Amino acid sequence: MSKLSPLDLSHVQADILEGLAKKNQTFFFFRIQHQQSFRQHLDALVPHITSVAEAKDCHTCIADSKTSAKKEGREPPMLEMSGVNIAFSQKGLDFLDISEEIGDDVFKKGMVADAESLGDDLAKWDEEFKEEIHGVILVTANEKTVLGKTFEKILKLFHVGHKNASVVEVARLIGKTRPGKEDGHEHFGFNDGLSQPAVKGVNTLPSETPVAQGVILLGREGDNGVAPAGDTTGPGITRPSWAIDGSFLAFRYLQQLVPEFDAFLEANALDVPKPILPGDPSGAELLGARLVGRWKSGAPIDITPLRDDPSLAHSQDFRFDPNSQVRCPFAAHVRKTNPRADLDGLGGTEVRRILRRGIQFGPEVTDEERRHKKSSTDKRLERGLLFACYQSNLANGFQFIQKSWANTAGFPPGKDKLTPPVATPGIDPIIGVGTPRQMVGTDPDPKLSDQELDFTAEWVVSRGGGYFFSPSIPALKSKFAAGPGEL
Ligand code: N7H
Repeated sequence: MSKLSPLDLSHVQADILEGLAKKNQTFFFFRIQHQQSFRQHLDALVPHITSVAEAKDCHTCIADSKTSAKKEGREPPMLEMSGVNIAFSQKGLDFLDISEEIGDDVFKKGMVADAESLGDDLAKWDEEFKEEIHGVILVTANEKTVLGKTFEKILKLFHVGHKNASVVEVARLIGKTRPGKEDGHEHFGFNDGLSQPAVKGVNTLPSETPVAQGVILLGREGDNGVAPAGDTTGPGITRPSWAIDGSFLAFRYLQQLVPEFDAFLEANALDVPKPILPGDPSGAELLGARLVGRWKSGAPIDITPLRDDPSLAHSQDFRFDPNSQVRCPFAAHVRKTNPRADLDGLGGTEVRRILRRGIQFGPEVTDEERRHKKSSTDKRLERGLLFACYQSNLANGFQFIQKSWANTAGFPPGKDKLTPPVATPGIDPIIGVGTPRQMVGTDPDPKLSDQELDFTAEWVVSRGGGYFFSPSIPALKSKFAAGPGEL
């Protein structure tokens, strides 16, 4: 393998490092029919693939247009923006006879094989996701009509619907952000997509030490292989040259049972510390924030534990006190999935960081569902999160976060040595799976730090998913579209 040249952002697919501009998104899961015609059609697709460099320009363009509209006291114009990315499963690589060892066992086995160990009940998965899937095309746009146009163009490139189609559709999922002031908030109502790692040489973020490029991109510095807990160096790993600057995509189709979640918060509402002042949260709002680790606005409870402060929505200036869960429970979702100071001296969190690129799906809760405190059985009313995240190593990133952190009641470790001891923090209340379904420390009162809260209902249901590899744009052209032979 020749010496690696510096990272070129026009070579990397956009969703990995920048995020495609999205208010609407289609995930098109496909199976390849004919290798040769697929390669030809892919060759025609490559010029339409959005790179990180293009997505950055697009974001600058949106920001500039908003600024000048504001200066001139008018509404910003609607700019037509869309983006396209593609990723392949191991079965897709096999079908294309791309057989060099990519070096990720989790990817190679696929998510169906991993489902049980992630805590999923395969009986709840939609049948399509148990079928053979070779890849996924991600199409995004700021406008539904623009999405439709771009998506049609892509289908045409693969001759979908015609005798000579090179792919068949296995599943199609449509994501859209929520309306009005809920834009940017997931269906439980919380501001989402706030805490993302900065990547060395790509971007900087206040209060964030950037992670090595190789935490997200294969073959770059820091892509060291599977790291056992507490070891950030790992045994080292060799990637084929076509895998360099690609990234693994973990996709999860997660249904959210919103009325059930809200009813649980109401039924277990906390006592808000007295005296109660105007602007204080309700007991249900306080409990919601304690489960997530942020208020609905996004403000971290580690900074503002007892009341929301929307001006802190984007703050990353918190690390948690490893000796206390008074400000934020050890098992709160954002603490479980990025435990910060809890892992100081235990290997840190760098190799576990992921870049999340999810989008919501489904309509708002109806009055009837709210009244009955129960999600409708009408499939058209299903809602949730199309969770997507990128990392260079699935066993270090998504899989580790889900299995070893969210689903592991004893994580973060060592809390049983505290005074008073916290025997087991419990599972992540949002995505954790395990028995008993409970956590401790939801009440901010330190005397109650080991009091258990049982989750009586299920509010996130995994309905499918997959592991994919998102290659660099040069690799798409010279390896995936052109045919066998090392780059
Ligand atoms: Fe989570 N939620 O609304 O409660 N997530 N998440 N997530 N999540 C985060 O910082 C949510 C899921 C991570 O660095 C926020 O963006 C919901 C999976 C990580 O502070 C909120 C679902 C996995 C972070 C939610 C869901 C993760 C994070 C705070 C499913 C990986 C960053 C806002 C329906 C296995 C943590 C923000 C940090 C944050 C919610 C899924 C991981 C509000 C509803 C499957 C790493």
